Amino acid sequence: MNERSAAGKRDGDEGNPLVGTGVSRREDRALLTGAATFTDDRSEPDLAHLAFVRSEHAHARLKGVDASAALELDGVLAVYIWGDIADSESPGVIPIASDRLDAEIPGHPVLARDRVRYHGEPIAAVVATDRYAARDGVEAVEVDADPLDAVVDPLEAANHAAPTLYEAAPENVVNTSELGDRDATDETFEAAPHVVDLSLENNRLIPSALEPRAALADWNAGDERLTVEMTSQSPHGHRRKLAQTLDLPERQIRVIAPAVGGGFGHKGHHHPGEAVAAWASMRLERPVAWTATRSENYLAGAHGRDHRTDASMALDSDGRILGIRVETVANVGGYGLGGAPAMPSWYGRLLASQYDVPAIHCETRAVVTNTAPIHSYRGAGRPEAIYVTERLVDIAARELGIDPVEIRRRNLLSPDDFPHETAVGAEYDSGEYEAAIDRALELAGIDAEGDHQLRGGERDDAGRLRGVGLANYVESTGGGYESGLVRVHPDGTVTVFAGSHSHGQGHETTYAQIVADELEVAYDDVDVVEGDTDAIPAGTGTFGSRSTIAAGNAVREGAKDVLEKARRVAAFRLDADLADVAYADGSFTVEREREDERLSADGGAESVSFAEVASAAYGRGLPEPLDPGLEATCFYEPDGTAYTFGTHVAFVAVDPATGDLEIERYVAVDDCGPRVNPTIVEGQIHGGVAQGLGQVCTEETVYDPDGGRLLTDTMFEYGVPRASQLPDVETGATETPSPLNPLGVKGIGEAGTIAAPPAVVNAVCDALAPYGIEHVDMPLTAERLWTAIREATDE
Ligand code: MCN
Repeated sequence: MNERSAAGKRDGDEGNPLVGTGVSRREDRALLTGAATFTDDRSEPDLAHLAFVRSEHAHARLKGVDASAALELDGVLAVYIWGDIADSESPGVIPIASDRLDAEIPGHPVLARDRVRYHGEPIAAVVATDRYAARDGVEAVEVDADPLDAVVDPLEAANHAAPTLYEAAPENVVNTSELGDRDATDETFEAAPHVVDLSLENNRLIPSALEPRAALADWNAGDERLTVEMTSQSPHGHRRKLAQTLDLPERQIRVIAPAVGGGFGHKGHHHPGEAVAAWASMRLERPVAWTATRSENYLAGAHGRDHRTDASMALDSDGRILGIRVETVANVGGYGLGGAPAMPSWYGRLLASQYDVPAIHCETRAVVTNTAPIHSYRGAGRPEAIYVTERLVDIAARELGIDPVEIRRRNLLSPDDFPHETAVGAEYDSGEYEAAIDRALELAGIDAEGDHQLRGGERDDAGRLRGVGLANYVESTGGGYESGLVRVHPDGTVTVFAGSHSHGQGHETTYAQIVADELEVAYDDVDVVEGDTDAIPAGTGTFGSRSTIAAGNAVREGAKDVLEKARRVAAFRLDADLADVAYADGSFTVEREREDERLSADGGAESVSFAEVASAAYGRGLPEPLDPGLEATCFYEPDGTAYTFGTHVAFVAVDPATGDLEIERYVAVDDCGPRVNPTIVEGQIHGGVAQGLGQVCTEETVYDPDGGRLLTDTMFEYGVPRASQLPDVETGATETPSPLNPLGVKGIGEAGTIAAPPAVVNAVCDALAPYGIEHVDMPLTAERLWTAIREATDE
């Protein structure tokens, strides 16, 4: 890999592209030295602090709130309940995409109305002169509530006898959707010589970004503008949602996302915290800050996954997949946030994984329960789908006695099959799946031609059972438009503005690489700005591994437009025809014959630098049709979804005496098309795999099945993986361009979370094969594995 320092192009580097090299991340200096400013670091004169009174019950009828004692406390400025919001001009309800649901359920009220539907739901907001007084105020508020029966399990919630959360959804089902052809799939299954079945749970996860959610809202009554600094992945999206929640025009709201300590999806959606901070600031006409504690983030931030699935795969006798049939019940939580309750309706679009599957049918029911709302969490639907298919393929391999690699090879789509539309309507753009498998096997040291009936429970010297598992995946990436504004200043330096938001992905480095290459200027002369709705034209935000595709191409197109204009200005400066002006390494030149009469007329200037052209662009006297200035805004939307893919391999050892699981090695080969910055890509894979391993090994969200209280509400109880539990991730790459965007790129930000769970569960089931154990649900804690082994040996 061609490593370069942040200085970017060096002498002698001219002409060598930055795109494709592992330029060190320029954002890390501030992040690693503590110089970066996070929302909670911000302050304002007269700043008030907000804290929430939260429900102790998972389900209860609210009878009253007594704030009198709290209001007596020093420093407490106000205590607000739903009635205060209802009396104001603000709707106070986080909108829900109800048009995509079968049941007319309301959105999330920012403070509970007459009923609470999950443990930790905000009931009252205390605003005080400092954060300690606000907490004291919370302690002093008395809530009178009648507990109701709670239901936390989505399968139980969908049962007739379960407590009902909303009258509009008597059986708690808010959306039922189907993908694929039910009849054709049923016929396929009836005729198929082999069918394998599997019931599984995709465990509920709680995002554990380093920085909890936070907001500092400042209503300026003078100019009637609201500024909200907040932990946002999507500043423009949040501006829109704040506008809807507060009933303010978007033009009166400015959202700033300063440094953000990780998002993983849960800072992409709107939340009562920032909405109430904004409302309170308008009410009190002073700045109001809110920062969630870790436990609040766990209790009432959005969670991820939580699917229960019955799945079957039909195969012929050679192991060719004929069909996949899936029924999933997906937990929505107590309220729908935005489009989240509709998310399960499209998760099945990736069920084909990398295979040519003629018939697929997926039916999904989205169910409300007395748990925290579910929203997108790194992967958002793709890990759930790929997990189903890659587990089924492995089980089929074992039942048919076919090697797990071989069965996959027999079903792969080949490079000639693209573009390919799957039986559930996903349109794959490009793929060379077998090359990635080969590379992964090579890195893993598994003989590509050999027998991969893997290790099948061979024992090591300590008596541990060893196993190897692999998983293929595809990941849909990109989607929607993004903005890129490239502004060249009169001195020739450049500021790039993008509507995406980096909270760990290294966009500043990445976009600077792209723009410096396009403009052929020094990398250090290019700054990148994200996260300010006043500075950036409009934007979509960062989620769905979309930024490199959407914003990367937007800033590239913006740079191209700028260069085109610069060339026209250069032609004017050089008094040359546009067609004769060449550009290379920061200089516009025109080749002239010695006898060219203009040489003698204008003193013979033959080249002009990019900086001189920039200066001229802001000077006087540009001829028609050239306008002054040198900047361009591009709104770019890719021509379709780009499908990233890859193969991950896990080597594990399980101690049958204790159930203890060790991941001995982990190999990841991913293909996100051309890599703008291979080092960042590698980092994204490391982080994604770590989160995937968290899901598969330790992370377990536990609600008390009776009362519905969240029991894993601290990092101590919720098993975030420790560095010491994680293996080195050995990475490799193939690069298959997407034909759907000019850079040819595909996203990579979520790949690791998709591939790691099936790779490890497949490996563990390989290790436990001697016991006839076909499947164990995640997380594969020592207790679960020990119990599975005990149950298998007792039978
Ligand atoms: N990249 C590249 N070449 C490509 C694709 C990507 O060089 N062909 C590099 C770029 O440097 C880019 C980075 O990978 O900046 C991520 O690009 P991309 O895959 O486009 O993903 P996004 O920037 O849109 O990031 C979103 C994605 C998601 S959806 C989650 S969730 C997630 C993730 O990124 N959350 C993260 N990675 C995270 N990383 C950190 N540290 N923190 C989070 O919260």
